Amino acid sequence: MASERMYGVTPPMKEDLPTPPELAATEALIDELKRQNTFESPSDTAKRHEVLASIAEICNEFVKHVARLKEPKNEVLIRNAIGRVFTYGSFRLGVYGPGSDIDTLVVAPRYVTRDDYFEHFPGLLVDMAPKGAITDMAVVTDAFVPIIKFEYFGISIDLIFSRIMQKQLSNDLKDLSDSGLLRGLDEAELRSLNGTRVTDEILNLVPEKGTFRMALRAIKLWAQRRAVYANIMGFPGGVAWAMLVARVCQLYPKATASVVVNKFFLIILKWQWPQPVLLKPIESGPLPVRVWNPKLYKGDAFHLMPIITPAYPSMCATFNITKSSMTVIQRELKRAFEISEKIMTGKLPWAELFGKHTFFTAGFKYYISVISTSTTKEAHKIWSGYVESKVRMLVQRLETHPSIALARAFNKGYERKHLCRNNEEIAKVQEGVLDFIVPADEGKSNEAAQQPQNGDASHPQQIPGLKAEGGVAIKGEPGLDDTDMPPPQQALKSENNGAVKAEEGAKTEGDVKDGPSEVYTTTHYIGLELNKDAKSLDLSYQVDEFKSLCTSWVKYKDELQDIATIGVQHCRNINLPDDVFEPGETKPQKKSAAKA
Ligand code: 3AT
Ligand code: MN
Ligand code: MN
Repeated sequence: MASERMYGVTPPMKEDLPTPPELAATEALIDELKRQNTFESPSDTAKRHEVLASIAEICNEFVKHVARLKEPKNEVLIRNAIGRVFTYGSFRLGVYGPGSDIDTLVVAPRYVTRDDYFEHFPGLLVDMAPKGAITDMAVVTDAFVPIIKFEYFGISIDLIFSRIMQKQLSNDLKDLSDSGLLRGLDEAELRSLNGTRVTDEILNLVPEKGTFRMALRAIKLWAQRRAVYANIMGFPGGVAWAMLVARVCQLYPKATASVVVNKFFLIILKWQWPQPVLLKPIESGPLPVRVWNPKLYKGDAFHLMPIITPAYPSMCATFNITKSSMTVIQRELKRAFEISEKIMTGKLPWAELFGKHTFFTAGFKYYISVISTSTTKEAHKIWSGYVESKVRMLVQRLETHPSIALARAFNKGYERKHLCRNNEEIAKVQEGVLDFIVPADEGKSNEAAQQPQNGDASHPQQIPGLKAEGGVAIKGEPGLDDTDMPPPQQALKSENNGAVKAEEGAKTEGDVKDGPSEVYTTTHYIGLELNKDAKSLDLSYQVDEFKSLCTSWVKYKDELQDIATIGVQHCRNINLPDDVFEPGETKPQKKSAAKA
């Protein structure tokens, strides 16, 4: 039951108990969330717990194994050597769905290093788990948070690691809330422990966990459907949305989930940014580490919508948010608030709130596409990941352009595989100009060209490279129609800056001997809203800077530059590839002859 404890940094706004209509609205919300498949079956959840129990066992064996190697004579140490397993992310919060992973943290005593973890854990995992249970293992030692990723009986596991400076761990170590546990850790370990510490704190800081979870499920689904859920693209991620919901729960400690959702949109819409969202006062602590403080650190004062993690050392979970993403979030909150008001008065069903975004169908007239390409699958994983993490840097540059009112990155990239018959086709894929399909005639693709996964044979009218002759990529609206654009053949011939290595495509002439070769691409789309008075748009400066940013990556220079490229193109809504549209969606059509 709700205690008299005050949650949060201010007193509650309202402490009324829910009314019968509010409770009915919560029932309807739960029904809709079920319909939308956000809950998993009890048997699947049981499977998760079995997998976790197995990982815990393997974790103990791992620590024992390292103890034997490092202190072979210390029998007591070996006998008592154990590791501990904690979770974070959606599983820990209790808002996971059928496709969720389990974000898991391995904690070991001080003599076990991260190197030990990467050296011994993967092998033990495969040996100790049932035969064939572990698949798709990827060991990423050099990430911001070093990680072992794998599937265990088809459940994705993100396994991270940290030591704590104790000689033996105890089974009594119930949680990681003691900030003293952070002593002596390096930054990667600190970040690893932090996932669990933050999640646990969030749960501790909400008055009713069940209400919080249900409301968060609704907010997550809404944010995903509206394409405003993506930390990497400058939108709040899972943790940030969770903290916002938690704050609203604090303000309405006795409210039912439907009310929390409704108030969520209102409170967050009206929030006086850049005032931070805090779940508790920011703590100081025992370590010489940075804690979010806009008075002390200039960088922190630039955060537009600061949402601060509650566990020491507090950080801003939303430092990625840009002017444009903030505008988009505000618009979405407004739409959602209006809809939720109608839902609460019975005028609309919850399904309305979860209606899909219109990013491609009615979002923008102009799009920028960022295309990372690689000729091997392995390289593409690394390269596309890196480029993805930089896309918001391009967004930030675009935002500062005087003709651009708003630049919005779509929350996920599109992965495609192309079969190219020759180097010319490879170069075209790299440029993103035509997906190598050379139109036989207007609006028809070359039948001979193969295009196995990208079902898009109908966009032969890509606009030429941003630095195409004349330097003007998009001419001002209104009044601009396609006749202003060079025809596609010309587009191909025009000097193209789309791919860094486009010209070098010829260098590898002759490499493609035995049939078609595969080229992997990931394309990120950025929608552009232009200022009313925008006449022309030359983005070559921003684009070149962005490309340099990507290609100056050490790993690119060392390992990838012969097999990977980065291209930036732009395209009209009517020329978007077909595969960004789902069945039932209509691709924007050219406003035909009527206008000309
Ligand atoms: P799902 O149910 O898994 O979709 P989730 O909230 O668990 O939702 P993730 O598994 O992607 O989402 O992330 C769990 C946590 O892992 C959230 C954050 O603390 C951390 N995390 C994820 N991606 C990154 C990243 N790129 N950088 C730093 N931390 C990350
Ligand atoms: Mn997760
Ligand atoms: Mn994860």
